[in-house]
Amino acid sequence: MSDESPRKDEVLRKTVLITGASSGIGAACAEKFAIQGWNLLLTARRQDRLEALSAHLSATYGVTVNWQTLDVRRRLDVEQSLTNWQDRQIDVLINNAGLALGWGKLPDNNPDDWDTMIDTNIKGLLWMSRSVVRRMIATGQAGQIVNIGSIAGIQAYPNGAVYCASKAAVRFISDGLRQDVIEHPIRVTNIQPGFVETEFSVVRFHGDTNRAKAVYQGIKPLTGQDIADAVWYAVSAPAHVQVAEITLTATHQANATVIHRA
Ligand code: NDP
Ligand code: 8X3
Repeated sequence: MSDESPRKDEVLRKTVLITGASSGIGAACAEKFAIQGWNLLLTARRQDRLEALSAHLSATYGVTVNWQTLDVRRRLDVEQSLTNWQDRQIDVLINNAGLALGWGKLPDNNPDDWDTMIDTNIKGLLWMSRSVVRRMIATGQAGQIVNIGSIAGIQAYPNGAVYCASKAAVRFISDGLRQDVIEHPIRVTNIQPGFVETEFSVVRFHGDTNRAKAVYQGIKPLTGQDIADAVWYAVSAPAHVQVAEITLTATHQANATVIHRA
């Protein structure tokens, strides 16, 4: 854990807390917000990645970056991490940590993969949201929860039922939370990307990089930066505007199953 207090001239800067900041979309969001002058609270499980990214962003953009290793599946650790940062106002939470594990027909799936996806994508997002939203309500501050859902949460596809279900849950948790905080100045946004070339497919195929590359063959996929731009659009909207949902796909991807490959 790094514990750098914001310098005096920086306390007026806003702060974003990002889960899964060690790679892909989370790391791209960290850089996007650093460019915009925000202070960063970064979490993920891989310490070396967090250390390197934090050093790079604070040196390049002059913002305060704190990080903690955190496995979002561990509820008590989530609560402790927020306690460790209780002196920081969190303006935006980006619930990005997530993964797909395995590819196959549901009866052939490994139930351990189901546990990991459900615990990370649904329960981890819930633990984080609960802690941060309760704090926002207690202080009466304006805030925003940005969930990284997926087009998989709109339409199920073969061989991915449980991942799709986990992202459908993200969609409905977002919709439900938006209603439950209606009287507070708290906005809830669900970002639903299609193919984004990150470590996502390498993780899904348990480290098989050739199989992962094939997912993006013949199509120019989205990048982590494209998603970070969409997140920033939702966060930088005027205070009276709530961007409830953004769905974005590559130009040659219409939905989860209709893809044109050159
Ligand atoms: P990456 O694999 O590149 O990044 C996933 C991030 O999640 C990593 O930083 C990883 O960090 C973190 N993570 C995974 N499990 C945990 C955990 N238990 N606790 C804390 N952090 C965890 O993939 P993406 O950047 O693509 O994925 C980010 C999000 O975007 C996910 O929710 C994914 O479902 C979603 N998404 C991805 C799409 C794509 O095509 N790539 C499309 C639509 C949505 P570490 O391993 O260090 O813990
Ligand atoms: C990731 C996008 O279509 O591979 O959520 O499921 S997809």
